[in-house]
Amino acid sequence: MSTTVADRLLERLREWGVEQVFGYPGDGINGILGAFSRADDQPRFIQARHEEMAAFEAVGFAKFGDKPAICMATSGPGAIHLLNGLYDAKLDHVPVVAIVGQTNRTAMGGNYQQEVDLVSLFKDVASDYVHMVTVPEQIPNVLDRAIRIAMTRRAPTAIIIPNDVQELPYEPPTHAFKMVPSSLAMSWPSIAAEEEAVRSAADLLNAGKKVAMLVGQGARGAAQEIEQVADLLGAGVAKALLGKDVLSDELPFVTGSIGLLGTKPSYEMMMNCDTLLTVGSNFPYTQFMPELGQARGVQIDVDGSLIGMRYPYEVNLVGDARRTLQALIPLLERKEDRGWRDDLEKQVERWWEVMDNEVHVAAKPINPMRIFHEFSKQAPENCIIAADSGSAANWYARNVKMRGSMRGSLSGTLATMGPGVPYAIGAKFAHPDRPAIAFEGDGAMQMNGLAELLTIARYWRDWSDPRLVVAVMHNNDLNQVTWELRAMGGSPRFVESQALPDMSYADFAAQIGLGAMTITDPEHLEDAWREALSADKPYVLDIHCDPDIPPIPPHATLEQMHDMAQALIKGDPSRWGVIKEGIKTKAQEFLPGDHDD
Ligand SMILES: Cc1ncc(C[n+]2csc(CCOP(=O)(O)OP(=O)(O)O)c2C)c(N)n1
Ligand SMILES: [Mg+2]
Repeated sequence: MSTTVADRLLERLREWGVEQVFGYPGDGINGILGAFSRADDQPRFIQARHEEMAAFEAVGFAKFGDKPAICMATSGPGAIHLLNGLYDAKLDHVPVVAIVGQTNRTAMGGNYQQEVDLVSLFKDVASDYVHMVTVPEQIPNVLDRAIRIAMTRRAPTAIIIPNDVQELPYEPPTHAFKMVPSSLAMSWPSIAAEEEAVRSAADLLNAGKKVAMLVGQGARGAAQEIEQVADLLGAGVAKALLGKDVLSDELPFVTGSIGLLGTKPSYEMMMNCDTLLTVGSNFPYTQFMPELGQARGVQIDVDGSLIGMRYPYEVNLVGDARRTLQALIPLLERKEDRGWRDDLEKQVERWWEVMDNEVHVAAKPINPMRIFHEFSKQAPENCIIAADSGSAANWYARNVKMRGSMRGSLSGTLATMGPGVPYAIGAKFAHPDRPAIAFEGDGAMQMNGLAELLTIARYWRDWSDPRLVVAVMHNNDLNQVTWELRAMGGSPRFVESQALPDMSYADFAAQIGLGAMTITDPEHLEDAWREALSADKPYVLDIHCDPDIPPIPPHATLEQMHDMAQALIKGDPSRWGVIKEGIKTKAQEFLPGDHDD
């Protein structure tokens, strides 16, 4: 048999170094599936339970593997199922290429079965590049462009290949009019900011007395430089959620996460600084940034199309974080007055003490913060953490201390439910030698996680380090939204929309051959983590936790907390004891010293 378009597609993927394709089959890609079979499954077809999961796995792979990922689905329903995962890639700036099938060219436009206008469907999510291959000569150019554009723009791209085209004999582009040959690979540009602009930035930063830094995922790989700049400027460093793993939380001047899920020291630093240096972050919430006019600002970002938003910065430096900071460092004068920095460090120290108290507030049966706290103490230095949307995102942001080469991520911008388990699977394919941990709400587990446990059960033996722990926050509630209802509207919990059907996640996991444990006593958490993190197979911790521990944002006033408490007890007066203790402990964040009453 001659080489088909599909054979050439897979060959080109191999030439790009692609080892896995996350996907789900259907007759719209039968031509490609045949090619996988002929190619001895190279690249390897990793079968998810659902195309959305395949897309999330690709996002996790790309986020943690720092390289583009491929997902694949059939025409019509398969392509539609990919969308949410692709939007997650788009909003968090992750290079993912979707390859989907389409009905045969002869049927197109005929209102045919499973015929959906895929170019239009993907037009928004893959706005950087979406194309249909209709003749063999377009491959490899369309594929190469999809990969290069995904990498350059850090965005999802999409290729649509009708089923009959997949099976055509491959013809390379010729040296002729209207042919578009293509070449492989590309070297990554290193962008240096303009010298004069770096000088202006240095002058501005040197003039400041109370400097705050905000770093995001664009600052990854520049930890050493950030530390040096923070030292020279006597600054504290807050981290946007996607940049949580950029800098160790063991550094005394790292104020932790910022925003609704952030810490009090980050909030206070932003409210009191006179100078702001933002590196590689598009953190969107203006209300957590300094007041307009309060601070002079410098932003560094590699993407000129995203710079200068969120705050009226005076100097916008387009350049790589590391390279630009390296250019900046020799121009910075070390701040002699260390008062601001010393004070920040004291606040950070106090914050961790208060956190320690908060995690030990008694709850029914387990305080969810304690789950993250106990994990954080034992977290392997090289582990990869995926947190789902829900209350888990709060505790991940606040209670997990990053250190060593730990990585962590979540659906930062789309904030979709359901990527936790598939992200962890993607992480395991990117780094089979590192332990992965997914923090999941029970709602997210019922939405996606349970099904993807089957994918874990199928593939884990291929990973050199089999450890993948799924920690389920079993609270029988869509708790994050329950609290949003309470906090925003003062509404009591609406049971019909918020309560979840109960089940045993541990039993399900055990039934499919994974390690499993149900935990209902906080004193057992330490041993449970020890066991799961040293197991010789993936492990599900089914942790029964209290839905009445509020994920209070760092800028909440005592009055707002009181309103939340009122809304809680309106729904269930018997919970007053828990909420009172929680608020009392929370109050320690606001007031210095001890608080016994
Ligand atoms: C796809 C999707 N649907 C709905 C939401 C709204 N939402 C955000 S968090 C959440 C509740 C999550 O519940 P669960 O997974 O049980 O976690 P918990 O907050 O209870 O810990 C919901 C419904 C969302 N972000 N994404
Ligand atoms: Mg829940």
